[in-house]
Amino acid sequence: MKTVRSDDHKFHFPKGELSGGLFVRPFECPERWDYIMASLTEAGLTDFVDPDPLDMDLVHKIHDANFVTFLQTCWVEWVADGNKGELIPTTVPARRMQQHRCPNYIEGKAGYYAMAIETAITETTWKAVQASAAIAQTAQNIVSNGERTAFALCRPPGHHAASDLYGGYCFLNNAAIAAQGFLDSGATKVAVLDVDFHHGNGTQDIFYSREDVLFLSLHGAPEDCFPSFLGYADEKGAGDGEGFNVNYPMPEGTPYSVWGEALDDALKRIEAFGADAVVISLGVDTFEKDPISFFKLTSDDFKTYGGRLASLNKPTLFVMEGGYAVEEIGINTVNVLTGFLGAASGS
Ligand code: SP5
Ligand code: ZN
Repeated sequence: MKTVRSDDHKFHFPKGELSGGLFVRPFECPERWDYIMASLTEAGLTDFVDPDPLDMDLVHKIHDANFVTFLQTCWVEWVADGNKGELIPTTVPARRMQQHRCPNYIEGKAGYYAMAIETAITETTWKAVQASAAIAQTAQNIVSNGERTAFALCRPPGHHAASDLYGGYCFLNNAAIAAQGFLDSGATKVAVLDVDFHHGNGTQDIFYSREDVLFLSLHGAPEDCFPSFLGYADEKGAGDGEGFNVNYPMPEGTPYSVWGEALDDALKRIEAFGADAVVISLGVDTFEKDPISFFKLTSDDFKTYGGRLASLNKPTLFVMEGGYAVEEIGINTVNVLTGFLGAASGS
C-alpha cells in the first residue's frame, strides 16, 4: 500500500497549547509523524509518495471561502496588530451573542472561526495545512484510480475542522476533502468512518444535510470530553441527510470488547448504505495509554480492528487524525494498516 507523506508537516509546530491552565508543549507534535514513519519502515510499508499540488477548487467545495482566506492571511494580520506570541483568540461567540457577524480585527476574527482555543497558529501553519490536505487528496486519487487502499499520513489532522471552524489541532478537514474527491471522481456514495477517540464534529457538520456521504463516529461521550458540544447519539442528520449520520458515544474506560461491537454495527450500516468507497478517519488516541483520552484499546486491538475494516471489501482510504501516546503511535497506526492488509489479502 502507498503512503502519501510530506516533510512540510514540520511547518506546523506551535510552542504552546492551552491545557490544564498552562501553556504546554503541544500534544499534537512533529515527533508523532517520525514515529509513524519509523514503524511503517520497520513493517516494510515503504512505498512512500509525495503529494500532488493542492486542488483549491476541491477545498472550496468543503470550506467557506472567507474561512480559507482567514487561514491564509491571519498570521500577517496578527503580527501587524502588534501581537508577539502565537495566534490564540480570547473571545468566542457564546450563547445569545452575534455569532454570525465576523469582527474586522484579527483577534476577534480568530475567535469567530474557532471551535476550541487550545490550538495556536504560527507563521508557517498554513504551509503545513495545505500539505496535509494535499496528502489526503493525492491518496484519494490513488484509491479512485484503482488501488484497494492507501494511507494519507496527514499532519495536522482535520476532523474537528468544519466548513468555517478550526480547532482541536485541525484547520482543513482532510477526510471530508477526500470524501468529496471520491464523489468528484465517480463514486455515488461515500462512507466516512471516524475511529479517532474524539467525535468528528467537523466532518459531521460538513455532511449533516447530505445523503451521499454517510458519517459514522465512535468516540468518548461529549458530556465527558472534547469536543464537548457535539457527538450525541440522537444527532442523526437533517433534511436530505436524515438517517445518514450515526454517533456511537461511549463512556470512560470503554474496552475493545464494547468498542468493537459499535464498530461491527457501523460496518453493517456502511454495507447497507452501499458505499462505493470508505474513508477511515484514523485516530489512535483510543489507546489505553493516550494522555488526553479515556478508552482502553491495546496495541493488539488495533490489528484486530484493521482486519475487521478489510471485511467490508471496499476501496478504503486511511486518513491520519489523532493519537498522542507518541512512542506507541507508530506501532498502533501500523497495526491497523497491517491488520487490514493481512485480512484483505486473505479474502
Ligand atoms: C485530532 C484530535 O485528536 N484532536 C483532539 C483535540 C483535543 N484538544 C483538547 C483536549 C483537552 C484534553 N484535556 C485533557 C486533560 C487530561 N488531563
Ligand atoms: Zn482525537
